[in-house]
Amino acid sequence: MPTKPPEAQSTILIIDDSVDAIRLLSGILKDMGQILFATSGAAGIELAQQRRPQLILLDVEMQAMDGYEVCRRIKADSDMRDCAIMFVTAQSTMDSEVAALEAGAVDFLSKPLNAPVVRARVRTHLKLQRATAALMQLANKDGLTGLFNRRYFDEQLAREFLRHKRQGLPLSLAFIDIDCFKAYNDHYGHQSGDACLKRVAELIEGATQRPSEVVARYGGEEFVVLLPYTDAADAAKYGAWLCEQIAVDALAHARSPVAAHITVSVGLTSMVPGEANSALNLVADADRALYQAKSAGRNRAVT
Ligand code: GH3
Ligand code: MG
Ligand code: MG
Ligand code: MG
Ligand code: MG
Repeated sequence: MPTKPPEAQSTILIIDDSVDAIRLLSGILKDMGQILFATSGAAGIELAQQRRPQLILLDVEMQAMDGYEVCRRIKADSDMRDCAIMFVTAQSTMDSEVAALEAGAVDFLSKPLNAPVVRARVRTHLKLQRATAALMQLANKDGLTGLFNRRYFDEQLAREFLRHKRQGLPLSLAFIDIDCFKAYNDHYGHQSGDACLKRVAELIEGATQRPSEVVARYGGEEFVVLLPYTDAADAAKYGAWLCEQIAVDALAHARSPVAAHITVSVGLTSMVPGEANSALNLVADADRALYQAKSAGRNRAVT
């Protein structure tokens, strides 16, 4: 069976108020990815939000909201701004080209469309998008566990913190630390220690269900979970459940004074809407709660 070219995994959104134009463009691009379309700027923005296409082909002249405005709104949204936008228009003047690039587009196609040119330029932008995504993956992930790394977590924390403050919604944070891990390394060796870290990372990820939750390796044998839309009561339940999930996995730890298997301690903190707070305080609070969980005997969650 022939393998699909890599661009077939891309998603391309066409936003145009002319159905004929959409039909023409989808015909040109049909084997280059999954093609989505919208016939108005508002519908296009909504679809971009839901489906996060790698590339948007955007008509300039549309009723209600023109392409420049659509482009500006997408580029102003941190969830969507990574997507590449190419304008497609009949007004091929220098001014309109400058306006498109200033609105945040990466390229500009003039009508009448020349199919091989459209395909070549789309291919180039999809390739760039893939290369960028691969680099972002390297920059954001922890090499050992595959979880997000501290750098990415800090970024997400700052972002969620502002969002939740703005929306007046709860936000919780869980700090997770493997109990007596130094003794584990000493007894089983560093390689087994690494395997244990991977397993615990898997269990934490498995215990975390919402797509909005961010699980990261904070450093060493410490993990952190950002829990948007979660208040203190739910965070406490999550923490207790997490401890249980790791305990029932029963990964042997012969030298642990806590149990004969791997356990974790969890420190939790929740941001109450309206309360004066900062993202840094949130981390410090969770760390304090973690310290209390350790002092109280480990293998437990403390809020
Ligand atoms: P506590 O219950 O108080 O958390 O005790 P602990 O032994 O887990 O804590 P401590 O901070 O004394 O030791 C953490 C250990 O984690 C020491 C370090 O060698 C180990 N560690 C950190 N990163 C890695 C890693 O990437 N791989 C392995 N195998 N071990 C690691
Ligand atoms: Mg139009
Ligand atoms: Mg530690
Ligand atoms: Mg320590
Ligand atoms: Mg530890």
